[in-house]
Amino acid sequence: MKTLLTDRPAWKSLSEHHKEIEKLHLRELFAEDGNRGEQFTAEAAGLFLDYSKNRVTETTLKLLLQLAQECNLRTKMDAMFSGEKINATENRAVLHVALRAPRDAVIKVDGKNVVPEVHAVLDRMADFSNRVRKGDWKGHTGKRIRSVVNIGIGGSDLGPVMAYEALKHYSDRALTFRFVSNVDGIDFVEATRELDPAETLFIVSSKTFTTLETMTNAQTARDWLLSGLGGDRSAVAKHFVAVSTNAEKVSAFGIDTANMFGFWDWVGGRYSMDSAIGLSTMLAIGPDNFRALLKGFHEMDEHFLTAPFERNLPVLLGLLAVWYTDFFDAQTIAVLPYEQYLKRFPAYLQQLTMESNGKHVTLDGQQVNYDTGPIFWGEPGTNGQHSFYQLIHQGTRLIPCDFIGFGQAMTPLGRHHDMLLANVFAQAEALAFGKTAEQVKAEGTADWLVPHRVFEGNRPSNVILTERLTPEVLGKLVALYEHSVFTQGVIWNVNPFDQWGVELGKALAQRIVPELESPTEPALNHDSSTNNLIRRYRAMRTRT
Ligand code: G6Q
Repeated sequence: MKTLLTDRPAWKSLSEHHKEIEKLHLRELFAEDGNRGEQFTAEAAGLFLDYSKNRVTETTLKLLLQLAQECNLRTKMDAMFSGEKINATENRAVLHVALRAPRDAVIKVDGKNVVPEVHAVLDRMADFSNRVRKGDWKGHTGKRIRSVVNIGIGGSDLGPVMAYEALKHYSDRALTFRFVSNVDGIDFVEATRELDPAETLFIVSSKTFTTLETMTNAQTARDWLLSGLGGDRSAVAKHFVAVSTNAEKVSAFGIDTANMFGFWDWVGGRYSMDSAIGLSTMLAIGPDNFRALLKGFHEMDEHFLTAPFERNLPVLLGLLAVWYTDFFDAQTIAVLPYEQYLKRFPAYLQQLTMESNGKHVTLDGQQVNYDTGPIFWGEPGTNGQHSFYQLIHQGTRLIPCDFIGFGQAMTPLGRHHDMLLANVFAQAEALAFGKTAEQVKAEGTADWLVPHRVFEGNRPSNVILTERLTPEVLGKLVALYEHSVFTQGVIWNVNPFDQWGVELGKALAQRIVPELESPTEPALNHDSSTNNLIRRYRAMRTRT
């Protein structure tokens, strides 16, 4: 008989403990312990985590760490890093950590060391990227490539877009990068509007090479290219490369498998930005910077694997997420990077976190009796402060926040960076400590206005501070959240590595497409709402 999470001793103790400290205010916690701001911190791989403004005491942390032990986090980490097939529902190993392992590492899947293959693909990617970047790789008409369009969706898009935006400072500005993901034709039209087919390279990124959106966009891209270059089919070889695990489908599409960069079924889509799916990233920032990105990932992997849990950044972040989700009933977590280059980081994290832990059954197929994956969301600072922060400060919900700040601006500009960072510190401070009625009154506020201007405070946040947004640091940040998600998944005993909900969407749309396109009225066997919507759409469609 498996022990249910809610029956574990640490869980029960946490429930009791929560009742005791629920009302405790961060003001009191800080007043009691003048050293809290130094003590409740951890630092690793150049990332500094201040978690002092969380509603936790030493006892809370002790119990959360005990919970991690009781849930066998250490054994589960070892199982992942050693290539065990921990993605049980798909019978796959989960080895994104092998993608950034050094050349001499040995990580085996089914008895075979996968690291040499990983490096062989990286070397081919580097060779290809250098040729494109130097202008040695020529298009069909002999012109060099000046525009790169990545076609992919979900895990084959969000990582590449996020990394491109995050590392734009390091990118070759002579090359234009575009990302097409949506099956809405506008995405393709706008991305290619002013591009010259003779100078454009398409990267079709799809693990399966069957995804409706990507295949539709890839076909459209091929038509666009061929019509722009006079219809000679041999042009495809110079303007299309593929990133996939499915050589057969790549070749059926018409892309020479010599121009295919592979990866493996043990790389989940949302964990693939550091595989060949990162080809657009490497083209943008160059192979050396890409390797620095991988080095950063690896450094965080090592930290996660070896650091004691009480100083382990991903473990701490993961346990805090569990604490708020399950004991404070927090529904969401906001990720707020104070770095414009990280503007797509929250969107990237949404997939990483919500696709991974948005599960309602345990690994053994039992319905859970506790909440799992919180909703992640966010925007770069300071913009959010002028919109949704109001609700975080004075609304009725508890929204734990992760603030991410950098010591140095990528391009220093007058006083901008000091002002930016002042906002990080001020927001975290205001959320934690608020403003009492006495303080508001002392400012001369009229009595009737006082309640409106009171800030309860006691709203938790983490501050992650690091020096500068380098490729290495980006790798560390992504790995930090990857392993935090893993930690949460272990506590909740769910499988963070399947995505049956996404697979469902893929299958359902495929069924409806022919019903929309049928020249004759199709027999519809959906529910009455879906049938009706399909009929209405068909009527609208034929009128235009
Ligand atoms: C990621 C998901 C999903 C996937 C896309 C694209 O973990 O499985 O977002 O990445 O559906 O799939 P393909 O790469 O196979 O086109």
